[in-house]
Amino acid sequence: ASDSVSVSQFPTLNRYIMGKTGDKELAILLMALQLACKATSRACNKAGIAMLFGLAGEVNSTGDDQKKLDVLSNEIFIDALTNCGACAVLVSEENEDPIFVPQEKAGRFVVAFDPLDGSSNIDCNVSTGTIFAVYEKQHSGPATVNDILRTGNDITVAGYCMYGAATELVITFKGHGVHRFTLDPSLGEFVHIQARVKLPEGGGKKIYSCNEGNSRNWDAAIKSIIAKWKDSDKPYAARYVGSMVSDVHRTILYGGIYLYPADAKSKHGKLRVLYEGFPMAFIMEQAGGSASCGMFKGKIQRLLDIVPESIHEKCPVVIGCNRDVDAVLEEYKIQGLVL
Ligand code: P6P
Repeated sequence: ASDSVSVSQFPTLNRYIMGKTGDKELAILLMALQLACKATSRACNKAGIAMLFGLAGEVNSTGDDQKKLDVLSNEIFIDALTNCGACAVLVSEENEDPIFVPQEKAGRFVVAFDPLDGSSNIDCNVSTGTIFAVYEKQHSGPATVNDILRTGNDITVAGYCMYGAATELVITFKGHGVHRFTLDPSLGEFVHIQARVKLPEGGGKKIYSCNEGNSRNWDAAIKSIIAKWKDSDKPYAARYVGSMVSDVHRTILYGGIYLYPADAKSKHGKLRVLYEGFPMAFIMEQAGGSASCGMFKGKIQRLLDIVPESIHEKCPVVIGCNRDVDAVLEEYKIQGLVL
């Protein structure tokens, strides 16, 4: 089906998936993900009021205490995904161990997710997001952790939902490009607003996004390239929300680069491979950008080529337009850090 749709066709995500893939089980999985995103968006919007007035808000019938939003959103995603019939095993940032779906409710997909990434920003009403990556089991037997400890190149679908001024779902299906869907609260549907999103030609705005509070621990190449961007004739702008979804979303739409490099204190950086690095790298590459770890374990490493050995493993993240990621990798050579 063509990417262009008219509003009268209610260009929902379900319509898009069936039109593009015809895969009913995948459509069911993404309906479960959409439901969880909508419920999380609602909880974020109501949190202040609920806490302020002590309203029941998200309190359930047994009167459980008001849950912290990241705990609540995690329960929402686990419930939606384990009961949709399309998933076999889940990995959540909030759960130490994988969650295996009972055989009678299991399906062929495997999902890694961070239910509310950047949740520390919630209390000051700064945007946050959900990040997820979906793989397909390669066998018909019961799922094991090896169904998710795989290279990022195996990802089938990756996406994030940004809880900002609008609630926006960005989804990438392998081979079908990056697509934007905005929640229409009056319909309760995510409506297709942009097809095949690409980073701006030439790299777009000169923006770098990183936590410069870590700069004294960075390696020589990262220190040097950031200094060069600051000292150039037309200096780069610094933009850092501290919510990966917000910083990556801006990078895809406006251009520039997002970095969370390794440093002397954190040799593998801070971000997690399965539900931060991989999904964002997959999306960035499908949007025509690059996704590297920079120098990682002694070599320059393309992020999606990593094969994680544990489900909460970390990796450095250097993702964005080719112009800026290439400049970082070139700086490693200039600094003599690449053999
Ligand atoms: P720092 C949020 O905790 C997060 O995982 C990402 O969303 C964000 O980009 C990063 O960590 C912020 O980390 O160390 O700058 O506060």
